Formats: sequence, C-alpha cells, structure tokens
Amino acid sequence: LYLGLTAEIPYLKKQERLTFARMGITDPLSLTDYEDHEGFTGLQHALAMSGQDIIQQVLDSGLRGRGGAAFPAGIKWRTVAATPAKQRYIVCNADEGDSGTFSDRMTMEGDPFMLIEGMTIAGIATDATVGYIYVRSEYPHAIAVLNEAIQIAEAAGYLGANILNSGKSFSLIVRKAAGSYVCGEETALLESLEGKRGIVRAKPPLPAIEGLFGLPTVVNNVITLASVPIILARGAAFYKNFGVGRSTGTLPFQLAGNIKFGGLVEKAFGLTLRELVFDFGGGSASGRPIKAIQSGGPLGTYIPESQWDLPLDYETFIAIGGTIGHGGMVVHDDTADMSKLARYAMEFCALESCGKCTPCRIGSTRGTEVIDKITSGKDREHQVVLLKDLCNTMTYGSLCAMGGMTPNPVLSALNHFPEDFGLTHAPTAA
Ligand code: L3W
Repeated sequence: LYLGLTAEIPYLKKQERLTFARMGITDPLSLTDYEDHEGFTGLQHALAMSGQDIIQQVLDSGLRGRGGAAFPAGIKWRTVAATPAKQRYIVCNADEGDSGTFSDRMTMEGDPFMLIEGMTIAGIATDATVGYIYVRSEYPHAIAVLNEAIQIAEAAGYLGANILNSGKSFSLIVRKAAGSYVCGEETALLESLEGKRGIVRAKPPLPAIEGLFGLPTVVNNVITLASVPIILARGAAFYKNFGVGRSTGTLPFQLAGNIKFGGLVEKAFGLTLRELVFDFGGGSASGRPIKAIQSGGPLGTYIPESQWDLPLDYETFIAIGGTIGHGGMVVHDDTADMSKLARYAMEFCALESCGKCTPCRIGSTRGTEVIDKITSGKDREHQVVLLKDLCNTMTYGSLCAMGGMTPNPVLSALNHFPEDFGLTHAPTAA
C-alpha cells in the first residue's frame, strides 16, 4: 500500500486503504501519478483475460454492491454478460444522496482514473461498449474532474476505441443527475438517464436483463466499480483476505454529524461502530455522551449503544434490522430528540417519493402526520398502533426499496428511544 504519507500520521495509519490508497498522495488528473501508483495495472491484466475469467475474479473476491444493497457484483455482471443483446451498458450510480455520505464524491474528485478504470474493466468483462456516470447535480466539481479525466484517458489510449491496441472499445459519458433522491434507486436512475421523469420501474425485469433503453445493464455504485482495479491488479485472494465472512474487502466509512473528527475512514469490514466513532472519530464534537448513530441515511436506523460493539458487516446489520447502507454514520449526542429526527426522515421521504406507488406516496405523508399526533400526546397509544400498521404496509407493499425502507428510522427510534415519543416502553411487535 502507498503508506508513504499515511505512515506519518497515526490516525491514518490505522486504516486499511485499498480504494483510497492514492487519495491525497497523487494529483487526481495526473496520468503519470496514477500509472506510477499501480494505475491501469488491473485494466492491463483484464485485457489479457477472457470476459468470463474477469467476472470469475470479481466473483471470487466476494465484492458486493457498495450502494447499500450488498448484492454480489460478479453475479450481476455474469447476468448482464449472459443476456443476449446487440448492446450492453455499464451505468455508474453516482447520485450519492444518503445523509452523511461523501465517499463517491471524494473518489470522483480525488481519483477519477480509478473509477474510469473500474468501469472499463466492467465493460470488457460484460462486452458493453458504452458507460454512463450519473452524477449528483450538487457535485459540479466531480462532474468537471470526471470530464477532464475522461479526455486525458482517451488521449492516452486507455479509453475509447481500440483500448491499448487490444481491439476492445469502451466509451464513457457523464450525465448530471436530476436533483432527486429517488434517482439513486436504480430503475428511477435509468428512467432519468433515458430523459424521462425519475419514476421507479417494477422489478422484474431486472436492469441486468432489461436496463437502459431496455438493454442489459450493469448498475453499480461508484465505490463498487472503484474497487475493481485493485482486485484485477492484485487478484481476488488479496482482496478477499480483508473483511469478515461474506463481507469481504474494505469499506470507506464516512463519519458525520456531531463528531469530533468527521471524515472518511477506510477499514476492512468487521471493526465495531465504537472503534469507528471513538478511536477514529474521537467521540462527539460537543463532548457530550453519544445517544445514537444513524447508519443508512434517511432509510436507515438509529443504533443505540447496546449495538456499538457488534462487528460492522452486512449480515450482522441485517440481523439487527438495520443496514450499513453506503457506509455513512451520522452521530447524535444526548441532546437529540429522536422523535424529531424520525419525523424529519419521514418527511424527507414524503418530499422525495416518486409517487408511483400508493404505500410510499400516501404512507410517508400520513406517517408524518401520525408521528405529530404521537408526540403531541393526542390518543398516543392508538396512534402508535396505526403507525406500526402503516409502516407494515409500506415495508411490504412499496414498489422499491425507498418506500420499503422509509419506516426504518421511525421504527428504530420507537424501539430504542420510546421516551422521546412520550412512551414509557417500546411498543410490542406488530
Ligand atoms: C442480477 C440477479 N442482478 C438482484 C440486482 C438488482 C440491484 C441489486 C440489489 O437496493 C438497497 C437498499 C437501499 N441478477 C439479481 C440482480 N440484482 N438480483 O442487485 O437488489 P435489490 O433488490 O436489493 O436492490 P435495490 O432495491 O436497488 C436496495 C439502497 O439499496 N439504495 C441504494 C442507493 C444507492 C445510491 C448510490 O449508489 N448512489 O444512491 C436505494 O434504494 O438503501 O439498501 O441492482 O438489480 N439475480
């Protein structure tokens, strides 16, 4: 690893930087810097391999989707490659919208060639010749850096027609996103890319089979694709050696909210929230005790202290009814009112719902109203029953993960912090 700089700083030294190894060390737009630090080694290896063998490397590495769903990237690529089509696409989901997340932005601004290389490898593996990067509209600097990096990579023969005289081609197009949270959901993203309103599509068909313009499409998050070059450069076994269980490799965690040292920390899966927030984050910025850590953004849960010593891996977090999401951790101290935070999250989802399905469109608005009734003390016990019933309908009846996960913040707040809603104990399970 490139620990030249990081070795000097103990805080950074404790990290395991695979994806962020070059960050802050190389000039983001210097191709020579990138090449001197292992850049395009993965692509060169990939060009000497069959598409099937590249996909096998990604499968063997255990890499899973870093946008939040944790679906194995290799299986997705294999489905796309195996679906007969005249044209396939690679789409990078860079519509980073969860609260407290910024690892996609830092990747695009700080090491754009890594994303370009990862997408090119994905293209070669699946026989897709065109890729789109759908970048959050609030990220103008990332858009500018990517466009410049694409031009530089094309001029050097790493991108475009006949890559490094291999006979393989792959071109990349950057698209500014529509400024809507739900466009981070893969099917709404595809609609938006096609120039339509960002409204979710029913699945199936999966985007891997009928995606962009109805053709087989890999939709992966920035960090998923940016993890690919090192896997191809050093081999699946190297990558798989990091992490625990089925959560292999590293995740660039992002620390935000009421935290002393906010920022990005890349570590292998398996460390605990307590290590992340106290050893790296230094505790709360206010110096007051921490009450809850929110993971998974507005669709995530508020995690109480009793769960801070569990290992951070996908399966453990699913088991506690939460999600690691995109790795953003938002810290709240003991002055936080969890009923207000939960209401804010529910209202956010009401504003951002695409409106296609009734449980999400109506449920999030009614949910906000019911939370208000609970906190104002009006018919409290009955309103809690209503809220749980409503959340049940949203969880199981919504068309996409956004509606399905909108209940998460309020349910976790009710379970772990009932006193903030004027309740003496957590409501019993529905
Ligand atoms: C090929 C199969 N592909 C499933 C694909 C599917 C999707 C992925 C995950 O995500 C989470 C939630 C949100 N062959 C496949 C297959 N797939 N079977 O695998 O599947 P699923 O259904 O869990 O997808 P989902 O509804 O997209 C839910 C989080 O993702 N989320 C993420 C947003 C990400 C960004 C970003 O990257 N910038 O905004 C949004 O809902 O929190 O945890 O690709 O097609 N047999």
